[in-house]
Amino acid sequence: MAKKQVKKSWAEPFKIKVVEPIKMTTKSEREKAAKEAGYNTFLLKSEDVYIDLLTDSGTNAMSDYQWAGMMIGDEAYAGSKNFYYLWDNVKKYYGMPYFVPTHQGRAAEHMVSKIMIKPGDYIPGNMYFTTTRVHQELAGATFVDVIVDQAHDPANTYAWKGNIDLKKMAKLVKEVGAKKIPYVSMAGPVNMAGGQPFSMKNLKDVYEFCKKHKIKLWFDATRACENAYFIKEKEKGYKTKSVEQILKEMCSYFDGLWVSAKKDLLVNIGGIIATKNKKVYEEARNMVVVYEGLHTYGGLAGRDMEAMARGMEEMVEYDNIHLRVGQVEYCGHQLEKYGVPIVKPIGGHAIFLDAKKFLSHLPQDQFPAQTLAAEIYIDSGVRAMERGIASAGRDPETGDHRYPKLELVRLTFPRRVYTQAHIDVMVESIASVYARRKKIKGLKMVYEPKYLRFFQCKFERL
Ligand code: PLI
Repeated sequence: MAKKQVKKSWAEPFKIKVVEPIKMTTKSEREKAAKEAGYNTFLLKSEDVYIDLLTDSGTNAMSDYQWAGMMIGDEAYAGSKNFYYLWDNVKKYYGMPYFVPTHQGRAAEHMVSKIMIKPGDYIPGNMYFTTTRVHQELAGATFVDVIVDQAHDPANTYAWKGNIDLKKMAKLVKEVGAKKIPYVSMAGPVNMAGGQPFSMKNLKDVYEFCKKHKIKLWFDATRACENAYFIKEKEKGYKTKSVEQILKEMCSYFDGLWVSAKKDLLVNIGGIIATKNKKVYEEARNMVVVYEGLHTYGGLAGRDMEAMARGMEEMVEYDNIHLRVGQVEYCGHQLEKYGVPIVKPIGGHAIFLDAKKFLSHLPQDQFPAQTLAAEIYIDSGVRAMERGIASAGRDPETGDHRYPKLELVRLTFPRRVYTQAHIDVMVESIASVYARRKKIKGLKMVYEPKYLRFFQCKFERL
């Protein structure tokens, strides 16, 4: 009798039309490249990389629909038609009436921080993000982490590790007073926690709390569609709602948002400030002229804005996000088969290796995550990113390293770029590094820039 067919496999919701060849290197070439880069994967030349999982930021493959849009870029200095189309889509997908384009996310963070923060203020947020916090600090604020405790434990499998702990919020309000808190900075999913989402229930509670205390609520909506996807998959009452509907509901609780378009929007450059507040909008529209360019292009070409507008239409498509999160899950499950320690639950945009466990013989000031990222590159040409003590930087008050609980290596998945076969190669490389982990020695930092040091610092082997 014929076996009953089991349909459980799924595949990319597209076929490949253009390919970019990648260079294969030898181990000794990679040893040399790593040494020259000071064992910092940010300082490697991209042509020396085989599978590039440094980031999902601006590394996406655009669709033929987006490329076609690039051809109708209206490159007028003022009033480009692509700007107005993009604005229409900002209203449609994020539900915010006012919009200013920026060249990328941190430009938006810079302006939002400058507009909203007075020196001496406090900004609570669900874990820090590097560029977000630096702009809040440069504007004179102190960042306060109010994420739930579970987020700091890589092995804790709580589904909503991106949630804000309202007890921590209440404590902060009691200590410093609501007047010193211009806004809550909420991201979803939380990048540094492992791509962990917040629940709609938590967002509603935070919204009520902010309303009660007259504190504004701002959203880092950089990967908001992934958060919406997790809500659809995991939260009661959302199964039949579309990602688009969930995104719109999420945004409805915020006063404003910023986006690095280089992620969800499936483009290579771009950023967004969008808000319900006319006064904030007018300030941003004025400020963008100083830092980025006229408010109808914000440092972007007309064709970039067209690609963003079209990317927005694709970012809410269920199949696109399912592919993305599905690839990350597949990678995580394969790594688990080899016993490699990863952050759980598996998040939206990346697999995070728990470097503290992986290289448990290295103390944190020997940079276990930095060491591991360098070892993986040397093994196979796979480029990952440190997300630990180097990324955390120094405490502005004491000047000492910050020692984050999470010491992670991030394997980040560019959208629509790599196949399952690439993932298999990458998994085998990490498994082989894991098998010889006890022999790996740590690093010492020999060069350190003042701001966002992880991008440019250099190391030597101990
Ligand atoms: O890289 P930008 O300036 O377009 O965006 C800054 C930024 C803001 N928020 C969040 C959550 C980010 O993830 C983010 C940038 N992330 C990078 C570059 C990353 O590799 O994760």
